[in-house]
Amino acid sequence: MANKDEILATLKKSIETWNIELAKKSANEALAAGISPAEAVENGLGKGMETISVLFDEAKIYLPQVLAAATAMEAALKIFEPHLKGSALATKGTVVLGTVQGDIHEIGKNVVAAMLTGAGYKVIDLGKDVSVEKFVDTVRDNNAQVVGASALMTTTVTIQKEIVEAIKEDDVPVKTIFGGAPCNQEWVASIGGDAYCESGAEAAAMVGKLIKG
Ligand code: B12
Repeated sequence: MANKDEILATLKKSIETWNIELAKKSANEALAAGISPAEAVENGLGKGMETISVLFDEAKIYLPQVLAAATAMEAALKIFEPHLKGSALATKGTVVLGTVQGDIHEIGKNVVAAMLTGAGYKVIDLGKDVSVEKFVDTVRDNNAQVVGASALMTTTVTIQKEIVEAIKEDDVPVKTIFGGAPCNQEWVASIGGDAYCESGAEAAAMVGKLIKG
C-alpha cells in the first residue's frame, strides 16, 4: 500500500492531470490509509489546484482544462464530505457560507464548508452567485454567529463590502469572514470585516476565535 506522502502526491497529480478516476481512487486510498480529509484536501487536492492556477495564469492551459481539474476536485471532495460530517457533532455554532453574487467559483468555498463542518460547526451553504439580501436574511433566520463570503474576481470582491454594509445597516449581530483570490487582510480591514482567511484550516480556527469573542 502506498504511504501517506505518495497518496498526497497522487491526489495532487490527479488534479494537475484533471483525472477524475484517479482523483476518486486516491481519495478512497487516503481514507483507507487513515489520512484526515482535512489534510488530504489542503496538502493533496489543494496543491494540485494551485498548480492549475499557475498554469492558467501563464496561459499554459485554458478554461476547459481548468474546468476539468475543477470537476476532478469536486469528485474527490464528494468522497471526503461524508467523513468530515461524521467526525463531529454540529454544536459549536452556525456559519452561513456562500460565494457572492456574479461569481460562480465555488471550490474554495466548498473546501471551507468541509473544514468548518469537520471542525464541528453547522454550515448553511448557500452555494454560488448569492445575493447580499440572501446572506443577511439567512443569518437572521438562523441566528448564525458567523457569515462567510467567498469572491474570486476583482469584479465581485466589492460585494463583500456590501455584505458588511448591509449587516451594519440592519444591526445584525454576526461576525464576518472573507476569502478568495483578490481578497486579503488589507481589503477586509478596509471594508470593516472581522477576519480574512487564506485557507479552510485557517477559517476553522478563526471561526472558533470569533465565536468566543
Ligand atoms: C477553477 C477556476 C475556475 C472554474 C471554477 C469551477 C468551480 N466550480 O468553482 C471555472 C472554469 C468554472 C472558472 C470560470 C471563470 N473564471 Co476562474 N478560475 C479558477 C482558478 C484557476 C482556480 C480557483 C480555485 O478553485 N482554486 C482552488 C481553491 C481551493 O482555492 P481558493 O478558491 O483560493 O480558496 C481557498 C482560499 O482562497 C480560501 N477561501 C476561499 N473562499 C473563502 C471564503 C471564506 C469565507 C474564507 C474564510 C476563506 C475562503 O480558502 C480556500 C480553501 O483553501 C482561478 C485562479 C486563482 N488564482 O484563483 C481562476 C480565476 C478566479 N478565474 C477567473 C476568471 C476571469 C473566470 C471567468 C470569468 C472566465 C471566463 N472568461 O468565463 C469565469 C467566471 C464566471 C463567473 N461569473 O464567475 C480569474 C479572475 C480574474 C479577476 N477578474 O479577478 C482567475 C483569477 C484566473 C485568472 N488569473 O485570470 N474558473
